Amino acid sequence: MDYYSLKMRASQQIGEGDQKREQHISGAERIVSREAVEAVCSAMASRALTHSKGDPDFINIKIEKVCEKDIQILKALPVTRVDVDSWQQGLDEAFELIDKAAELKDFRKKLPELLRETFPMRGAMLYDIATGERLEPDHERGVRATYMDALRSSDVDSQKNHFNEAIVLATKVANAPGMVAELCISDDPEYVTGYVASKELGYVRIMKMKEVGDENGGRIFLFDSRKAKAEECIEYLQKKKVLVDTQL
Ligand code: PML
Repeated sequence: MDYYSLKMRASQQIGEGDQKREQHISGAERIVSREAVEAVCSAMASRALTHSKGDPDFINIKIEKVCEKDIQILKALPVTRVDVDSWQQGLDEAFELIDKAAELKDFRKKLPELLRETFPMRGAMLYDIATGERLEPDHERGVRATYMDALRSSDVDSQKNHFNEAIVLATKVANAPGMVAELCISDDPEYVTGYVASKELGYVRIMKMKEVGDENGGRIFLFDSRKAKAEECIEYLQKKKVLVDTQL
């Protein structure tokens, strides 16, 4: 069976004259069967047109055919949940998990600064724990994990479901060559749940990682250049087509 990859991004021009720039409004991606293409395309347009961040003046929906033989099927990471009393405690739990996964002395002291650096980025930071270097080809843009969806996902939901999208992304990221762990905080000001994920830890949902109303969020991919080449990891994150079985 052939599949189709659909990617949507919507933006708005803000500012005047020299200050004019494009502001991201909404984005989504799916990998679906031919029969679902039209319905998913329409749901994506609706998602772009009804976003709380504003009315887009540019919507791009890209549709590409994907051969079944090029798709890797992955089992979703097992999910655990950590309830916390405050966002400070949530961050603390997250840093603790990352610290253990990286196996570096005092690495957690560096994490708040790294996290802050991700706030203005569209994609994730790719941080090499072996050298302490950032490996994204473009530091402003970061690295984006793309071409993934849930297997047998037939819904054409026009609203974002943070958890459903995040478990798919985190599963793909955890399987990238040389990946050690991922730390994620949403940039949605109303969404305070974040996670730490890796093949060993699974997907650890931390229920509060920032204050409601805070629009700062970001992703750090912790990578180990002793285990794989950065190019291999980036190629996998950006090009490999992955379907994640979330029902196992
Ligand atoms: C995002 O907004 O893209 C990040 C979503 C994090 C989801 C965390 C969870 O609910 O498990």
